[in-house]
Amino acid sequence: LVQERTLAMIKPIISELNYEAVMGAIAFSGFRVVSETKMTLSSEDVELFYNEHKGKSFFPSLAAYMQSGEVIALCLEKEGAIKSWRALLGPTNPEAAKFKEPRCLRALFGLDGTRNGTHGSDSPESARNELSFWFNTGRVRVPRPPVVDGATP
Ligand code: YYY
Ligand code: MG
Repeated sequence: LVQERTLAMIKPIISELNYEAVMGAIAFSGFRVVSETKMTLSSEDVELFYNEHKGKSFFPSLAAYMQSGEVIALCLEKEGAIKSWRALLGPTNPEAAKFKEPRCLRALFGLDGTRNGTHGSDSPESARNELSFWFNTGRVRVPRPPVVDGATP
């Protein structure tokens, strides 16, 4: 496997309470932290970052959560980083995670299906886009078309 980079985020609430624990898990799991930044998201930021979910029923509560405090964005590097970080996160919904993978970060630190505490890019393409979004000067913003609940693409 080659060295790969992924975009990780510590979402609000746990970014203050569990920052050290998540950073410990990152180090323990062999990721190198290439860059780290902290910021407060505007509603425009959330709409661009989560463009694929705009228009879905959960989007307003997701947006409110993402703007409820400071967010940490990390560029993580490791062999197979994208899949490895997603595995450490566990399932999207922490309730499911608690049964399936009780030690995953979302089971440990997530509050519910929306306030799940941590983010990870889900593919090489999204890793590229999301790393650019956070870490390139001037932010590269390439919104994908919004998808409505139940609609076929
Ligand atoms: O990639 P991942 O974060 O695991 O899930 P996505 O399906 O991309 O959804 C992004 C984000 O939206 C998820 O982390 C929580 C929130 N969300 C939600 O509040 N309710 C859903 N039914 C699905 C996702
Ligand atoms: Mg996703």
